[in-house]
Amino acid sequence: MENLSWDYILKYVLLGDSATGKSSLLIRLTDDRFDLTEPTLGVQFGSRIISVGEEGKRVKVQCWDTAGTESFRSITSSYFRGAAGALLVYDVTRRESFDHVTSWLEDLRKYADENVSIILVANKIDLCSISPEPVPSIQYGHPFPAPSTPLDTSSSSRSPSPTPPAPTTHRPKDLKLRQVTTMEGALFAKQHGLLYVETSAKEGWGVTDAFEWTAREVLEKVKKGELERRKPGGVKLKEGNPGKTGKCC
Ligand SMILES: Nc1nc2c(ncn2[C@@H]2O[C@H](COP(=O)(O)OP(=O)(O)OP(=O)(O)O)[C@@H](O)[C@H]2O)c(=O)[nH]1
Ligand SMILES: [Mg+2]
Repeated sequence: MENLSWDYILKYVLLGDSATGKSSLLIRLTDDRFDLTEPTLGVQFGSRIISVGEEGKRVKVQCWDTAGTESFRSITSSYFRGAAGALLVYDVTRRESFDHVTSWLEDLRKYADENVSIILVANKIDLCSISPEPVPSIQYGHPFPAPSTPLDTSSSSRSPSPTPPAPTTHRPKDLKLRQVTTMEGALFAKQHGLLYVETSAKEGWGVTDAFEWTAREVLEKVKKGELERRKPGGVKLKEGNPGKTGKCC
C-alpha cells in the first residue's frame, strides 16, 4: 500500500503564459502521464508526496495550477498568497512566453510572500531536442556561472548556449526551432535569484526535479528560520514528537 505519511506540506503555485504546459507538468507529477489538456479555467489543484534531499524528507506538495489566460489574471494572482514554492513556466519554442516571464514575476513578487522559492521552468524541450541535454552547473546548490563575455541579447547573436544546436542534417523532421536558449533562461534565473530547470512534460524529463529542487530550497529556509511554520509561506510541518509523521488523506 502507498505510504501516505509526510514530514512537510508545502503550497505551490504554477504560473506563466497560457499553453506553456503548466497543467501538463502537474499531471505528469501527480499521475505520471501526458494527456490532451484543455486550457485551465481559473485554477486546478493537484498534490503528490515527493522525497526531498539526502535525508529523504517526505514532502506533500499541494499545487494550485493557474490559468495563463489574461482574463483570469486577477483571480489567479489571489492564489499566489501563501505559496512556499512557485513554478514559473515558459515554452522554449515560443519566445513571447519567455518575454512575459518578467511580468509574471512582478505579479508573484507583488502578491506572494517575499520568501517564496521560485523556479523558472523551461518547458517543451522535447520539441527541439531528442534527449534532455545536461545543463552544466545549475543544479540545486550550484550557482550558474556568469558568462565571461556580456550576454548579447540581440536576435542575430542570441545563441551563446553551452550546448550547440544539433546539426540540421541530422535533425528529425518534426523538431522545432528553439527560440530561447539555455543560457538566456539560466542567466535570467540567476539575475533574479530563481532556480532554473529544463523540462518536458511530454517525456517526463526534469519534472520531478522542478518540484523537488524548489522544495529543497524551501526546507533550507525553514532550517535557517527564514520561514515560520504555519505562517505565510505555505509551510506546514508535522507536529509533536520527532517520530510521529503526519498522515494525509
Ligand atoms: N511537446 C510538448 N507539448 C507539451 C508539453 N507540455 C504541454 N504540451 C502541450 O501544450 C499544450 C498546452 O498545455 P497545457 O498544459 O494545457 O498548458 P497550460 O500552461 O496549462 O495552459 P493554460 O491552462 O491555458 O494556462 C497542450 O497541447 C499540451 O499537450 C511538453 O512538454 N511537450
Ligand atoms: Mg492549464
